[in-house]
Amino acid sequence: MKTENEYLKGVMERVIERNRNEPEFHQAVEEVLESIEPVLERRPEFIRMGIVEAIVEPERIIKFRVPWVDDDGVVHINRGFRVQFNSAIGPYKGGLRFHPSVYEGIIKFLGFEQIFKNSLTGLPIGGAKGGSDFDPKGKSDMEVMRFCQSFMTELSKHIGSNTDVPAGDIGVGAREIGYMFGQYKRIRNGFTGVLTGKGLNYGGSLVRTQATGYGLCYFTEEMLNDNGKSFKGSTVSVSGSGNVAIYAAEKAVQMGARVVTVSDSDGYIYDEKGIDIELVKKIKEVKRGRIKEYLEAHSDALYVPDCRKIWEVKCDIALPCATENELNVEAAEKLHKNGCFAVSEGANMPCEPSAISYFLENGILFGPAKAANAGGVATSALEMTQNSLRYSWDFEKVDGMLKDIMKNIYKNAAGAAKDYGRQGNLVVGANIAGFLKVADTMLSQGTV
Ligand code: NDP
Ligand code: 2IT
Repeated sequence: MKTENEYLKGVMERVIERNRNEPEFHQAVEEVLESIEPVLERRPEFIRMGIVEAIVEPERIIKFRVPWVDDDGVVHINRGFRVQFNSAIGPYKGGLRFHPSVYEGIIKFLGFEQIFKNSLTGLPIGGAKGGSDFDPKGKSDMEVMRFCQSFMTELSKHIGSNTDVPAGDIGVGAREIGYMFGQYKRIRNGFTGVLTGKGLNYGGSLVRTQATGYGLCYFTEEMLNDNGKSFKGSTVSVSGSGNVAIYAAEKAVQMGARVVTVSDSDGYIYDEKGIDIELVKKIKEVKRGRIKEYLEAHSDALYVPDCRKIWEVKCDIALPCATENELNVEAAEKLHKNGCFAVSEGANMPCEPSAISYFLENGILFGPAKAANAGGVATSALEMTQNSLRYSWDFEKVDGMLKDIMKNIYKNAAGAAKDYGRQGNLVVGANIAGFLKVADTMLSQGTV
């Protein structure tokens, strides 16, 4: 741990002790604890009142069995999770991830990050995350529907529009949200905004589909402009080809960049002419296919069957939008060697700590996930607002609000970094700005 502070070292040791074999959670906590060291020097009451120890402990963890029946009549058993991490500033809020790699440690790391991200949005939302080790890949629509109904049958006991409002994440998009919303409504006999990312016909918000990717570009453009650079005329490498990656690529192009890569867990596509984003949407959103199929329409593009090699492609700006720890220090060195001057995280925790240190030490502009990808959850909070009003705003209004939120997040993270003597370090800035609002609120609400 990069601190000599005995108190923080003790907190970290207890987190490791109490949450064994959960390396992703340890990684997320360590970064925040290191960042808040200067805050604790100014605000010793956070130590006295146990705020730091409380913030690393989820308020509640729900873990349940999810039985479902496949198309051949065979029963399968998956695990479901919801980690309700912190409700100081609003109802629990955060996505659901369906992916075979999901276990308690992944959900805890994501829920922990969500506390500070949600705080940074400036909107009244607490932090949570959930999901299952169910793999939607290769399943029929009916299998996914039965799984979602079974998952929601248990989850519905623990959520509500003023309690906890889940949304999508990896493996959970409009289809899954629809099935889960239908089941919640059926069980509770109530039409409420209990999920976000809903279809537009039943309370969804315009821009929510695009929000994480668009927001990532709005944030990144602020960071670039502040340093005399811009997306305009730049070459961008995007990893992933899911919800975040597609709309990050789309907005980067609208802002004047050329996006040359997309990927999935099998491999990446390099298209020197610029990625055909409408084709990627067809392959991934409509057909639920593999990114390799891109070659069927663009035989002059290159497919490399190793997704981790994507960072060897020469680019000015890298936007990792696939998953955690997808970019290590070797990849960071390659990006630097090839002239990359900015990295901004669309995925949650995609860069390993050593890669982040490398970027900061080598003057590469770095937008940390909590700040850079907060546009998705911010727009989810705007969906909640519209649901409370029983009204819906038009695209331009929501997009304008998203843009303002992302600009403010940049300003607040950059401001906090400067205020605590770490100018230009948005990792520290985002952690401090996110932490202060939640910690002050916990203090005012009493900890015992
Ligand atoms: P999707 O399910 O739409 O897409 C995920 C993409 O990442 C796919 O291309 C997938 O490839 C790839 N991927 C997933 N797991 C792995 C893995 N273990 N190794 C390599 N590639 C992988 O998810 P999203 O686009 O919604 O999420 C992407 C990231 O963005 C996640 O980190 C998520 O937490 C984060 N995020 C999402 C938000 C949202 O609003 N959706 C908001 C903020 C952050 P394959 O098909 O091969 O699995
Ligand atoms: O990681 C995230 O911020 C999300 N998956 C979006 C959460 C949400 O509630 O919209």
